[in-house]
Amino acid sequence: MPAGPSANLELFGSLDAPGGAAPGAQTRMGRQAWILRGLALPVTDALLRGVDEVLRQAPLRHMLTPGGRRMSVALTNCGALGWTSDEHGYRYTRTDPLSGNPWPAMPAAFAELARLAAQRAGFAGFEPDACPLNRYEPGSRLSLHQDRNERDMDAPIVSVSLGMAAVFLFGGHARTDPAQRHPLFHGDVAVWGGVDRLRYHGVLPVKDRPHPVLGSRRINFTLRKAG
Ligand code: MD3
Ligand code: FE
Repeated sequence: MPAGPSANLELFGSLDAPGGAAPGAQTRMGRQAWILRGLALPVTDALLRGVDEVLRQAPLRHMLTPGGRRMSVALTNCGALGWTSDEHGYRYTRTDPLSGNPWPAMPAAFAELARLAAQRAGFAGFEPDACPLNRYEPGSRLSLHQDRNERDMDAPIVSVSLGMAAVFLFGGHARTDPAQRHPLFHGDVAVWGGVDRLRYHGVLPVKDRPHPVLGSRRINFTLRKAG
């Protein structure tokens, strides 16, 4: 189903639609890339408790890109390996550079949802060991990038969106390839791997449409096998 650039927004309602897309619907972005609509909704309370627990131990921070620019998205991690960026580059570390402590444990609710989502998308036996967590405020964005610092390119990535809606950009294998646009709503879970694992992607600047539970924030965490 190779939908055109704006068709998805119309099909599934605009970002103003308070309820998001129909739970249970599946948006196929690529051969091995899916958005499982509302899959996280039944477990949002457990997920948000997990988020609080992680943030208590490893606060959100604005990392620097290798080019020396401050990311507009604030970031932290849970799981054995954590993604960090600074003027020297991107890498996974076992400890939080802010505290020197190991990254917080991955909440069981995160890993369970990731296994379910991966299995639904055709990736049985997913065992994530890393989970970067992003916090968007109005205006925060993520420019087009590939996720290529993980050692195991056979494992998928699973991402969970909570709070304000955002427009996800899903491009191709070259930065200049045209990008599809897909809304990501509270409770949506995206899974991508295989032939789609290295596609460029990003998030447009988030509009301030406060969410009833999370207010003017969007939380996205991505479960990966990095080691
Ligand atoms: C990539 N996060 O943390 S995840 C990241 O919403 C990241 O915070 C974004 O990119 C965020 O590295 C996007 C959603 C996503 C969904 C499907 C994809 C990323 C994808 C399909 C292919 C490649
Ligand atoms: Fe990414």
